[in-house]
Amino acid sequence: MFYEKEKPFPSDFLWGASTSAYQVEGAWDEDGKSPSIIDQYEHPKEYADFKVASDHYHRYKEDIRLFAELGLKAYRFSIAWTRILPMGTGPVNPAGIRHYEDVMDECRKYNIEPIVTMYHFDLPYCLEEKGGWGSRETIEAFVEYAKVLFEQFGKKVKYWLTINEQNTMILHPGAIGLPKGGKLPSKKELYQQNHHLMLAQARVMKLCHELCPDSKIGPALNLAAMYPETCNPKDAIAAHNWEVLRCWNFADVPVFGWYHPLAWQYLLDRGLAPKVEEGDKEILKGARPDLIAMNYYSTAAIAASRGDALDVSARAGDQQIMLGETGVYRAADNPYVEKTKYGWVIDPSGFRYTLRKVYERYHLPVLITENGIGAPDVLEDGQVHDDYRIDFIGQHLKALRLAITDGVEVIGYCPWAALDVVSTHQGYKKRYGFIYVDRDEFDLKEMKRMKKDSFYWYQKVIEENGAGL
Ligand code: BGP
Repeated sequence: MFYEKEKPFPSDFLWGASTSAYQVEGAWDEDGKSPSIIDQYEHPKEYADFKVASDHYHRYKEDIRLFAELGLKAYRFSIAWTRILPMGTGPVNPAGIRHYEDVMDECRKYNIEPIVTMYHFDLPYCLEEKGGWGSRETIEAFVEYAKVLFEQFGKKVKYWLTINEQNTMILHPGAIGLPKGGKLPSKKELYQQNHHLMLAQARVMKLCHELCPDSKIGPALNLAAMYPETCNPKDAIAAHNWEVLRCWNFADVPVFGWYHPLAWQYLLDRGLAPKVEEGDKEILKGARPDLIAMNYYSTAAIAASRGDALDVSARAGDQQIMLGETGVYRAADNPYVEKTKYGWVIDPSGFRYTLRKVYERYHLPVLITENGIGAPDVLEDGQVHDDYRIDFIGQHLKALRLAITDGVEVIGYCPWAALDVVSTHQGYKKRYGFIYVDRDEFDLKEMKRMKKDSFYWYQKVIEENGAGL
């Protein structure tokens, strides 16, 4: 739809940027922190590990000062459970509390709103050893951890995100790391874990409303619309199948209190449905988020399954992310979009389209918690000319403004990433930040921070509240 006049970004729009603890902090075993699954999992040897990352744990003051110079109104980061409760439950680590209090105070000093993700892939390893998310005890542990967070930081944090990309954890667990021995859980086990994550999330949302009535809380999911490869109705059904299984099934449970009907039928039919205990339904129905946080990177084109070996394929040659399922859908190519150097589809209109779908389905404010382009940035004479990032984010912001004009309530935009971080499964060469961190895959150098061209560009966008886009 074209408009004579587009709506401006709201005056209190949360212009922000994101990171996550294990990808940015480093200090993996300092000040009482215990190992998380990320620290213990196997990751491809050709990439950097997460032990030092961008050393944000030690340099957060310098980094947040740069975020202030960038003009950020919000900083979305995650808290490492392993710093707060090193044993997963039980004794609270005062050094962990102090660290995040300092980070929040430092943000507030510059009027930067801290947006806190409670769980970004990094389960304490000691809980994994006791069964991880496959065990109902982990639900209790998460509630205990959440209670500590709400009690300690409730006055400092207005926006809480429960779990980052639960759908990635369940659908593509290999992208987050391989358990020792390399064996991933079965699909059946994963959907049982999913059920426990849903219960944990519901209990924590309810607790947040009780303990911090002025705060807002919601899930952070990776959401993306799916296109049928052709107007063949069979392709349309397949695209819908995958959109439901990939996206709506994960957002319906927190919002409506039960699984998407099509997804539930799929789970029953394939013997994948989780064991639901007495009282579970009440727990799921008893909580509701205040917002939907959305990570958006790219869309996909989908065709009907043909029932042959080619139904399943690796996304952009990345063996950790397999797409397609016989009898459900098959990944296809979209000739109308460009791709990043890592083969990810670039689709700003798909951003608008996805936002429309999210809002018409849930009628909840949307906070963009990730969006960005991973690229092998080049440092030349202390400068990084990342015009592709300026172009990518600029196009997505224009699409976002159109979505706002369409009537979608969007309260903020926190692209990935505030500064360079270690990619989840593709190391340090693949960079996302506005601030360059001078280290290589294995040579840590001095980790000097340098402003990329996109830094100055985003600074201006924020200054003008997006008016010049
Ligand atoms: C999301 C994760 C982030 C981040 C991002 C980029 O799925 O929430 O933690 O890593 O993707 O992905 P990658 O690092 O694999 O390029």
